[in-house]
Amino acid sequence: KSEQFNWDDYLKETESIAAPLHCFRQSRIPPTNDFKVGMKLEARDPRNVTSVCIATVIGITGARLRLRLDGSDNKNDFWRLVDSSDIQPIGTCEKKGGMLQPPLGFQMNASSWPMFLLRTLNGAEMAPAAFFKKEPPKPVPNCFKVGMKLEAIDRKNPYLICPATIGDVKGDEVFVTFDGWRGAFDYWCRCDSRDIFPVGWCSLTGDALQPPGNNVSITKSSAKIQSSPSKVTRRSMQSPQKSAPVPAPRGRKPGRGKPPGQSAV
Ligand code: MLY
Repeated sequence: KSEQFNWDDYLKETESIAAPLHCFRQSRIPPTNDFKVGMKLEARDPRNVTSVCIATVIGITGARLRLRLDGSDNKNDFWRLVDSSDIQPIGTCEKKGGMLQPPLGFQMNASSWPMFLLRTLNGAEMAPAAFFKKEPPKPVPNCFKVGMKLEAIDRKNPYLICPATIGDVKGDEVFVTFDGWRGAFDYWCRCDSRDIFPVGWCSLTGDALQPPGNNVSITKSSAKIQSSPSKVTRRSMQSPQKSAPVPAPRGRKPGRGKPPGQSAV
């Protein structure tokens, strides 16, 4: 197995600093994840956010749940923190006078929804209310600075949390850039997004932190000193602003490969 990614070393190598904890809408001490696979709960439908649906816990990863909406297919799983405001105990919707809705893409005839709902809840193991944690307050104001490091969800592969760098800051938004991935996965999000975490989050929660990608973006200055810039695909050690010296790759093949242990998507 290749050498493990280590934030302390990486921050030194990239001469960068970690974004401070108070910048994030995350608890200083990550919430404990008491959920078990198979438990049911209510969740906002990510594809139709006005609907509250029944979801089943399909997997557990750190402080997150892998969720699947009952009556939906297995191609639209989503991940939520145990302190997300998108999830709540079964019964909450009704208590508030709302109605549980079929998920977008409900696989059966719409008329069969009431019976489907009864059946799916009958004998179900409902996640206890105590497992749901209060969402942390919004940080105000946006205190991220360009170049700060963080851990961020890859929105194209949301089960992955990766080392990232703040590439830009505008008002309440930040531009999240993924180290070593040449911009392909970068995105803008609000500074209070639940998809970004302080350095060390994964090691505290037990979620898996991906290593940075292998791809260095070729800047004009570095291209000059490379005889064959197109073949240079070392691991990125650069923050967007400055060119830090690039150490030799650590036991991983250079090239457009995926980091090991990662499923192809
Ligand atoms: N199958 C994809 C996975 C890329 C993941 C990138 N993240 C970690 C920023 C690929 O190899 O393109």
